[in-house]
Amino acid sequence: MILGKYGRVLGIVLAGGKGERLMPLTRYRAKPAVPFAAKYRIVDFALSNLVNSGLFSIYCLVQFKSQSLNEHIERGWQFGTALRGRDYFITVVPAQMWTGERWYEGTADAVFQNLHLVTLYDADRVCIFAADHIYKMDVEQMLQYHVDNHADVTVAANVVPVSEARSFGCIAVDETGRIVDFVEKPAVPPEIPGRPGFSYASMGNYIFEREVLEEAILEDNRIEGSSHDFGRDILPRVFKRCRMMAYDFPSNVLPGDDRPYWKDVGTIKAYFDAHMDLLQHPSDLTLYNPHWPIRTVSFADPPGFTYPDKGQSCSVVGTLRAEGSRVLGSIVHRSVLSRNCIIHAGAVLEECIVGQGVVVGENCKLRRVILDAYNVVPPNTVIGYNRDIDAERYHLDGDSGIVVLSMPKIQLRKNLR
Ligand code: ADQ
Ligand code: ADP
Repeated sequence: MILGKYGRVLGIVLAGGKGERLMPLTRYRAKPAVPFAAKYRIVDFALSNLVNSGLFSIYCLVQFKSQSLNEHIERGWQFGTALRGRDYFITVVPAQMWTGERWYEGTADAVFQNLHLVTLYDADRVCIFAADHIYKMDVEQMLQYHVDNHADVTVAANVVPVSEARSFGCIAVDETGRIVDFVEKPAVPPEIPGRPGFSYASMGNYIFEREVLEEAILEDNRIEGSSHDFGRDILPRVFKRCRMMAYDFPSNVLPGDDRPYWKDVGTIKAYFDAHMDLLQHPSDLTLYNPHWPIRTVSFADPPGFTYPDKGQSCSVVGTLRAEGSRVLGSIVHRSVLSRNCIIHAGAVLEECIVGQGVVVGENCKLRRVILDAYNVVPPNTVIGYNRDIDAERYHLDGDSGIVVLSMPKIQLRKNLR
């Protein structure tokens, strides 16, 4: 990898989570493969951050429903032959039963089962990053902090309101930033000294010195009853005997960005809200900073097209659009149009996230709806104007009132049993 001044740094991206709270978007794909912002997948953010920071040696550990994720990484995340080699790779790593006939049992077990890859790479340090957040981060700044502070482990920490901190690993620090307590999802999160009402939440991104990682993972494997999870098992033990530092994410400033952005999009509401954040102008999560491109697959899609079809005029406002999206005589406000979707005449969409290849029929009225890929919405469908929806076909997110249409079920060619 290119960051020679930090030694040999290996990236391990944890991309095996089930993403149950994002159902039904995770019915047919792993959470990191869930589409985001018209043309990306969630994993593109973690991978772009690593690659933009100069880290090009990455193993991506996958598990549940990984087909879509594997295909995405294969299509979009390969180095050309001029670079490909020992230090330039992004490789998907499924559970291969190296250490017994079982799947990854937790994030630490996923690393345990692949510890030989750390040895083969001859890593000095390992960046273990989650794959399920929407954020932009210069990992080199975190590495520099790790080295400057002679840390054994560094945990990226964001400042969040105490009320939200309960769903994260919570960190207590001393005045130097050294971690003095780490509790996974506590009922009463510790506050940051001098900042009442706020806590440090772990972002699930860690830098380990190689030997510290190996020792912690091997020790954890021997502990009866461990859930083999970084947040629950490894970090709460390691800070007691090692120098574990919190890296203050709000201080991670990218050239061209006003302020850092990070969001865990683990629930339908958070996923929807992150999209709405993108539709602000200016947005805290800008995709238009050329210094920090979010990378993804590119396809031979045709250009987007807007046309006043069937005598109906068009209005597309505050909307993010991917290639191939067609708005034909319809109104689309504060929405996201993914690749190759079509919105037919007379339709009105407000705050909708429209997936790839979706067809919205004539005169549909949709508000606050997430249409997953390949749905065909019949003409005159009305969703989002009251809570009375067809529960067989639509998923209503109780917290937010957002309606989600799952990807249509694949049909066998013949109706066999
Ligand atoms: P959670 O998000 O609850 O908390 P988890 O579901 O384990 O943790 O997901 C972390 C990452 O690991 C995700 O990217 C997920 O896809 C992946 N993953 C999960 N199980 C895996 C497995 N068996 N194999 C490979 N990858 C797997 C974690 C930390 C908290 C922290 C939050 C931040 O435990 O301390 O605050 O992330 O969101
Ligand atoms: P893609 O764009 O590669 O089709 P998606 O994330 O949209 O990716 O789809 C996720 C994966 O689920 C794909 O591999 C697709 O082939 C598969 N898939 C889609 N619909 C179904 C279904 N109803 N049952 C099982 N797999 C499905």
